[in-house]
Amino acid sequence: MWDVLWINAHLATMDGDTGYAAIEDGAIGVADGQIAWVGPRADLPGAADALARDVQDAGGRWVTPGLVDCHTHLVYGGNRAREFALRLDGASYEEIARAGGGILSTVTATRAADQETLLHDARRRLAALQAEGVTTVEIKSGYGLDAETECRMLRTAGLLGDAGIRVRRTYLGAHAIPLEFHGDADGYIDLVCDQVLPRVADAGLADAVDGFLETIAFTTAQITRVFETAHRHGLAVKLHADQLTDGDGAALAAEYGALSADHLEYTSEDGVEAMAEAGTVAVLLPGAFYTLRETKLPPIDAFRRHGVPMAVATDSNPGSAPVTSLLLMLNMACTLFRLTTAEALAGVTRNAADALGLRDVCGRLAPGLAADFVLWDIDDPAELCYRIGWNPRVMTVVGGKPLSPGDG
Ligand code: DI6
Ligand code: FE
Repeated sequence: MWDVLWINAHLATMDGDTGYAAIEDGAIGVADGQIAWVGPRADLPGAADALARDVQDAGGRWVTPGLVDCHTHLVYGGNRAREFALRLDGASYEEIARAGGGILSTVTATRAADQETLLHDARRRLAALQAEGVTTVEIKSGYGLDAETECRMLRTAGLLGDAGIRVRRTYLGAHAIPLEFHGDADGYIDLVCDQVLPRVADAGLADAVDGFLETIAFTTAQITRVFETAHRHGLAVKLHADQLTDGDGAALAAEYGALSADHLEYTSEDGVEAMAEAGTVAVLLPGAFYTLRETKLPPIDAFRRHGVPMAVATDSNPGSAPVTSLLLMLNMACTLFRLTTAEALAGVTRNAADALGLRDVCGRLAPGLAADFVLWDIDDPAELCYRIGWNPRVMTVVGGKPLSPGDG
């Protein structure tokens, strides 16, 4: 017998290769925190009250899988509102970074912040994501750069995980060259590979390792060392690739079987082909594209032609994407990148779960997956992408347990 049977719901199951894989007038049976049955109500194998201890009426609402934000930097100290003002005065993101601002100014603020402060600030940002139906979030380190602060960031990210949210953690040591290694990027990569990454792995503080391959960050040779070290420690890899220039990052990520390559505005067709062959997910970050007023679009048509799955995420960070709305990213993915509404929704559900190695855990309404889903007061799933600044969430269910608005 199931614990709960949800009836009278339209389901965007996202359990297919295209479209919403929608079921009108559907039902979801939940047992032990997982989806036990999903299908049209008319196909239920018996009378509702004989199937489950509790029957819940969804009131004809649409239900989607719990949303997955697969690329964030939610834990950090301070903010960069002043840098925003400088950019309005004409300074570019790269100029600010080269002058020691940008990521490095957040490193200074993060090193100075204790765990309680980091936790308090990150919790507020996470609450904003949860209020819009996010039930799984990835959180990167990368604003500490020394062992102690990187570990503090990752422990803080771990403390954010609770019954209402699944957190995956990523060690992003190769994010920027810290001041104490100025002019010695290789020396810093020695520290990452010989000391910090092994410590993070041994303490079980991360599920994956990420890097920033870019002219203002790390080279192919340096990222290669990080990836090889990650693999030796049994950790999956991901890459910030081709965000500002084409550095063949997509191909490098693919060569190492990366779960995802992220940003990708400057990725070439060869890079796309390599990703297709490796099964690497393309994570699109329209909030960073928008904030940096980028004009080069990621190669969306090539991703489609080669069958590369596309995910969409906030990139929530204090510099290039001060974003805490995944629903706004759905809108931007459609309006700026011309994704279809079904592609965008797959980008924050099925494909985002894939980008975290969670294909069999969440991201779809399918038997055997976590009973993580959201009830929305909408007439059509496209409405989630179409509106700007509107939150139609009615309720989130995580592991079969309802969370009301405000709980998250
Ligand atoms: N690319 C990004 O968009 C973020 N990190 C990265 O490698 C930005 C980080 C920041 O500006 O603080
Ligand atoms: Fe990022």
